[in-house]
Amino acid sequence: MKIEMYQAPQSTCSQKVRVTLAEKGLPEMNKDWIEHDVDLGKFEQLEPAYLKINPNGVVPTFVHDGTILIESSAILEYLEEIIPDPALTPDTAVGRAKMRAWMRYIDEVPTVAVRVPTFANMLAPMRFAKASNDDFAAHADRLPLRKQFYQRMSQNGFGKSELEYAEFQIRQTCERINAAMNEHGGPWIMGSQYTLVDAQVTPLIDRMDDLGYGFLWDDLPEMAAWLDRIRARPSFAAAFYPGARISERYPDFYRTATDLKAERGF
Ligand SMILES: N[C@@H](CCC(=O)N[C@@H](CS)C(=O)NCC(=O)O)C(=O)O
Repeated sequence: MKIEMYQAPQSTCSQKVRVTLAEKGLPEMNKDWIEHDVDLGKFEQLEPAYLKINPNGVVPTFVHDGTILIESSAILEYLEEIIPDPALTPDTAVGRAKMRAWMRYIDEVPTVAVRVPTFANMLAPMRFAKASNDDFAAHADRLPLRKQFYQRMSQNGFGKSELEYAEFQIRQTCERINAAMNEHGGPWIMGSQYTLVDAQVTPLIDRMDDLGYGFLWDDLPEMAAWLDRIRARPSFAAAFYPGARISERYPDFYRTATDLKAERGF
């Protein structure tokens, strides 16, 4: 089996595939799969050669024995099918339906929300602070998927209301994880079994923490304990290797929790 992944160390969508590969026993350090880094800062994801394998102009792109697959959540489910052991899905139809409901929620709510502070606090000022309005608009035009996303922000990122809404969505996700733990006793989101949904949401929470937003779950002890357990798994160390955090790549743009709270009047 030959697995290759076009990815970026600090991309949350790549991280969730790396977590799942490691959970499936394919740590990259053993070279059971090959990682091709795509430099998002240099916009390599928009090069014609890359667009041929991923017309959406995003990472990750997964290549299994020559077959190209895109969309990170679909890739997680694919990995579950081709490497069924250890199982990362419940063994009942009801359990699987409930896990998929979680997965749709994670894709629809926190995945979208995390992009807002990521761009507002790091990527927009880093990539575009010196860009003219015309250059910024021209870049948005190049994006197969995210033109409107760029049009909602300026070269300096998003406004206060977009950030507040994103924080609300992340907070809701954390509250739901906390409530799930209280309901069934954990230790994982679906109960006793670690599933794809744990792998899927891990990079989003880790990103928020990395951006300084850990205060969003300060008063949610079960959620915080889940995160500690997640970070103790070998798959976490395999996926979040040195250099995988956005704060490591762009340390000059790091804001502390105190800065973030002060900026938006918490
Ligand atoms: N729905 C896609 C989204 C992929 C995506 O948005 N990837 C981000 C990194 S996490 C990306 O490539 N962004 C390009 C950029 O930063 O401009 C998936 O889950 O695979």
